[in-house]
Amino acid sequence: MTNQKRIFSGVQPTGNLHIGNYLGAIKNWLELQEKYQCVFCIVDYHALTVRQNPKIFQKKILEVAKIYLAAGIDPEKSIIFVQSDVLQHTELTWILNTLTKIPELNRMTQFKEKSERFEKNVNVGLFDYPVLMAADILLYQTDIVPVGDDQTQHIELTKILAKRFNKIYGPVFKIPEGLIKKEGARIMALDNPMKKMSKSSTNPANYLALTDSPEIIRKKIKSAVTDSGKEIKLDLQKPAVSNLLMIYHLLSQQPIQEIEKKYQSKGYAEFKSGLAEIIVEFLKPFQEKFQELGKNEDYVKNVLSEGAEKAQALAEETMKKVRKKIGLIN
Ligand code: ATP
Ligand code: LTN
Repeated sequence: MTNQKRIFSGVQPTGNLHIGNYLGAIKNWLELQEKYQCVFCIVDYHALTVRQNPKIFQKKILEVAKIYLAAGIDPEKSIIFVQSDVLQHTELTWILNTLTKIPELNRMTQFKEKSERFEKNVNVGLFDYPVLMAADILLYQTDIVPVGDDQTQHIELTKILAKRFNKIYGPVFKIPEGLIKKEGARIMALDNPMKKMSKSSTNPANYLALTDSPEIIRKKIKSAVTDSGKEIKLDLQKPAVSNLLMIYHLLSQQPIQEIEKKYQSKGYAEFKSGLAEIIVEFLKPFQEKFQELGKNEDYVKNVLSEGAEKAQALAEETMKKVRKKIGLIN
């Protein structure tokens, strides 16, 4: 177990988890948990950088836990826990804050984008978001961070901070690497193929939620934006159709060319209805498990509390070294 590579990743309990979150992140976790020591977090402190409704926040946190479990993350193999249950995350964030330069955070595209989107609440937490993420990763001596491609910049900063700490205080942190798959790392929005599918979008037609009913899936796919022309093929000039084709390919496991061939002389309508059925079929077993877990919330809470205990032990091991190197009284 000890020389096994460690994997860490997380999802924010905001909005409705969508097929982009699944294909860009969670799907890859399933393969990784078979081989490596995996730690999967529900990053509730990150979610607080955008205003959350306290009355439903806890429900959202448990929902992500149920999604992890229903998707096949196995608590016998992987650690599943909630970020705020392990206080070392905020402790390390503070220490890393003292090593982070303001221009390094000013450069972050997610900060710029979210500052525009939530202009009335450009809070210090939103600015500091990448440092908390670096703390998440570094606490667990992580080797690999499987994420969608929007997280590349944050992972680069994590590496910089780890190296900077190690250089100033002596070696403590492992330098992690991001794992961003070629396919599925950026699923685009159904209503705008130039923007990534996003669960915090105000338009539900932007995303396919993992919990959408078959009727809703069919409706959303039917109204998804398409490109001019009528050919079904993977083509940079056809971002909307290429995105739909990629979803079809990744969920059905059929090669792209085969799908292109299947719909060669058919129009968008037929392709879309085929795609809707692929999605509905794919989501069926997932949604059944998700419903089942809804009836067994005690089990879910128990998974999280056992996960927190294991995560805490790992995090504390790192923090002991950090405190000592810095010269804090342990
Ligand atoms: P928000 O829009 O609220 O910022 P999000 O949809 O980006 O949320 P996160 O919780 O920030 O979701 O991301 C969880 C994981 O899903 C991350 O690894 C992220 O890179 C990945 N991810 C998010 N959106 C997509 C997408 N459209 N395509 C592929 N992967 C994605
Ligand atoms: N910022 C990430 C969520 C996240 C994360 C992490 C991902 C927070 N901490 C650590 C990987 C590793 C996002 O997907 N928006």
